[in-house]
Amino acid sequence: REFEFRLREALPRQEFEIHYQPIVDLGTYRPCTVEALVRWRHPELGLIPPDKFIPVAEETGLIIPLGEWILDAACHTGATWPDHVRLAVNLSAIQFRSGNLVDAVRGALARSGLPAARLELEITESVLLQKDHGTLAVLHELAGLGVHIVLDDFGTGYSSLSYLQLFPFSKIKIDKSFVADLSSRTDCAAIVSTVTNLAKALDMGTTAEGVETWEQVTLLRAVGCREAQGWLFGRPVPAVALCFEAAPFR
Ligand code: G
Ligand code: G
Ligand code: MN
Ligand code: NA
Repeated sequence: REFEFRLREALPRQEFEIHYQPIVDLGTYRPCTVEALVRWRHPELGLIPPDKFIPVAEETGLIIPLGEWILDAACHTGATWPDHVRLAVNLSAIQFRSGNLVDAVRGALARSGLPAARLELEITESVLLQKDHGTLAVLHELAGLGVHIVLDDFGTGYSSLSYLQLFPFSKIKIDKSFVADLSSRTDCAAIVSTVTNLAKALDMGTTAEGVETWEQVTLLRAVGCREAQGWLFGRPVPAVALCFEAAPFR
């Protein structure tokens, strides 16, 4: 396919770019982490979002070199941020099967100088679908480097509470579908509250995704959720547009 061919060419043509979205500490209203989100600057079609090309990159194996480029580029940028700001990078299940994910992460940290403790690796439940020893061994090796492992999009897809027992995640990201109707639906509030309490009992933190209103922030703080990400605080933007200094007055 034409699309697939162009996608293969995109890496050598330097058409990928990374945008960054802040994750805000709900105690201080300052960014504690910034998530790297890849985009493809297509010469004719413009900026293409990841859900349009990551699945194709996964099918074709391009996700391996692309994933390594993302780790390198994001770590170099993250290394320039203030010490208290962490970088979050998304990993694909395919990268776990490549055999060199641990080396790629170790290499990106070494080349960029980003301390391991300032890197969060976000994985979805699809990584844990293969409950084999290989995947878990890689997760433990990554954690052994000193990076944080975060469970993304929790509550969607094949999610199961048993995944929380498989690995000691640093944080759980509560999917934006539960946050969207937080102020209008008591069932969503119950789910967010319960997941936050469960996470706390397991010594994990929670991040609420897709936060768009202050009403949601008030409810999240009330149930003890400490971190929020969403358009209320900032859309994904190029690295140069990030601002770490100006905390909103509330
Ligand atoms: O940014 P939105 O920005 O449209 O991102 C949509 C989804 O695309 C994210 O939830 C994430 O699962 C995936 N994604 C974004 N950036 C990356 C990346 O660098 N690597 C992988 N594997 N997935 C990504
Ligand atoms: O990794 P992942 O699935 O979590 O990436 C987050 C996705 O959610 C990205 O596509 C991002 O652009 C999107 N997103 C981030 N903040 C908001 C928000 O406040 N509202 C909505 N609807 N989407 C958001
Ligand atoms: Mn994510
Ligand atoms: Na998500």
